[in-house]
Amino acid sequence: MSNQIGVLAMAYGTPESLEQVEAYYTHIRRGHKPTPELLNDLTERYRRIGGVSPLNEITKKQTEGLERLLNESRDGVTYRVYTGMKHNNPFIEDTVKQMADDGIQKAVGIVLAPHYSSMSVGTYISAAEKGAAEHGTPAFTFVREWHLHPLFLNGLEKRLLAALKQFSDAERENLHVLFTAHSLPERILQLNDPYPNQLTATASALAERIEQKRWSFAWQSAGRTADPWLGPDVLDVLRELKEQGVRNVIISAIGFVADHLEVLYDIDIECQGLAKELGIKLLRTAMFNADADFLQTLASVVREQAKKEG
Ligand code: FEC
Repeated sequence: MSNQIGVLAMAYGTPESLEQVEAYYTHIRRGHKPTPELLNDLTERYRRIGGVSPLNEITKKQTEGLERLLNESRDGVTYRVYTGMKHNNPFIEDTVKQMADDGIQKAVGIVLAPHYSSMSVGTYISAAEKGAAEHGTPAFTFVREWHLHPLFLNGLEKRLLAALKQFSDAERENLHVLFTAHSLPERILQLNDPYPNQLTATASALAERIEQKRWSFAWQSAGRTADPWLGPDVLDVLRELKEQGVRNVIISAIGFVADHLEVLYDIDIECQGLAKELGIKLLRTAMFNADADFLQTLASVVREQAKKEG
């Protein structure tokens, strides 16, 4: 079927239960089991957000919604959307095999993370390419980044404005917007990786759109490894803001598209806990999850990529 296009939507994946945390963590650590201390620490974080992360459920809704929207346009193309996970079932390589078995010849690959890094989006793409090379099909074209797509920016802007409305005029006089994303090991700087610049580009485009003068960017969720990670860390930045007399903060986690551990624990529990101690009023912008505007964003990005390839 020449007018059928496969779409491989790739996401991080999360354990389905506390019992699966060790296997998941071992996969993240490329086959090295975590120490009991690290495992307890991670298990405790999942426990604190209710035992499981909603990420898999949200990814499922995002991919189902994407397929529905793509097929609504009746442009003569039928899209079939598949999900592949980086660290859990169904793994990217297995999904690519399924696509090949289903006879998918042409496919668009998209990672549900807007900013390109060789250590994040690059690794998802390599996994898909490896699978496709092994099975001979599908022929992939990949979306490498969509951090400045106008619909993505519209969605972030809308959520920022909604958060701003929850502050009084007086509070807004003393309000700082903190854009955040997942940190990476500092060694990416030697690789000339575009990740930090793309994040700054998203953040400054948004600050300009909402005419916010007081804003900055901070890293969050640095891994528990021996390597130095990119900073400044969001917790240190909150402490510095306090010292500068800031009393109101909005966090917009621009590197993520769903509620998951790094949002529900790292921001909602860790950052909120610190903000309370510091006497800062902290709000976080709503994540996209499977909201209709976000599904439209994904559908546009996928269609544009499919068109590029004719
Ligand atoms: O809700 C959930 O259960 C999953 C949440 C989750 C998301 C996520 C996204 C990103 N990560 C990125 C980079 C790294 C690097 C390492 C690393 C480690 C972890 C660990 C957990 C974890 N990450 Fe993650 N990440 C999520 C969860 N991440 C749990 C292990 C424990 C810990 O260190 O806290 C270090 C290991 C390595 O070298 O691979 C690096 C990046 C993203 C955002 C882009 C994306 O979504 O892929 C970058 C969601």
